Amino acid sequence: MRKIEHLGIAVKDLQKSNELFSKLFGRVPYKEERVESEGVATSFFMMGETKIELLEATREDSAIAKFIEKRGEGIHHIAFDVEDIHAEMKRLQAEGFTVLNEQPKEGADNKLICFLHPKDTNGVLIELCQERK
Ligand code: CMX
Repeated sequence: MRKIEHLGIAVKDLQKSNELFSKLFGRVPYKEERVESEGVATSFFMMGETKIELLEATREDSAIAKFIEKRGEGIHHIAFDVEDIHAEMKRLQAEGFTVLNEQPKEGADNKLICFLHPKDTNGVLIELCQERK
């Protein structure tokens, strides 16, 4: 694993949160993107070498809708940049971590992604992400 690629924050209303975080950071999101397969609408703020991703649920069965219902808005996941996601998934599975998808899936911002179950990582949802070439 290399640097923290982004931090994901679950929000109820993406447009309101875009305004709020734009005021906080003094800049606007560089990108907004819906990922239908994940049931999310996202926006990204560049913060030096890393990013903040805001996530709003677009469906009731979205992981973000469930998270907000159970825990309220807040930090949802930490994403780490990896060079070779297949190799990293294999390595982490051999170390006993549970991958939540057997194959990398397409995520926002031109990434291949995979999540690890938070029960194995002290209650923190970890995402691996590799830039799609
Ligand atoms: N961080 C930490 N713990 C989390 C969590 C999160 N983001 N989301 C759920 N949990 C916890 C729950 O609180 C619960 O804990 P307890 O057993 O102590 O109550 C446990 O995980 C299981 O939760 P659950 O409600 O039974 O199961 P869910 O159906 O909510 O599934 C999870 C949880 C992590 C397996 C599921 O959300 C998942 O597969 N996530 C990966 C995909 C994802 O998050 N997509 C959205 C982002 C997409 C993007 O970034 O583009």
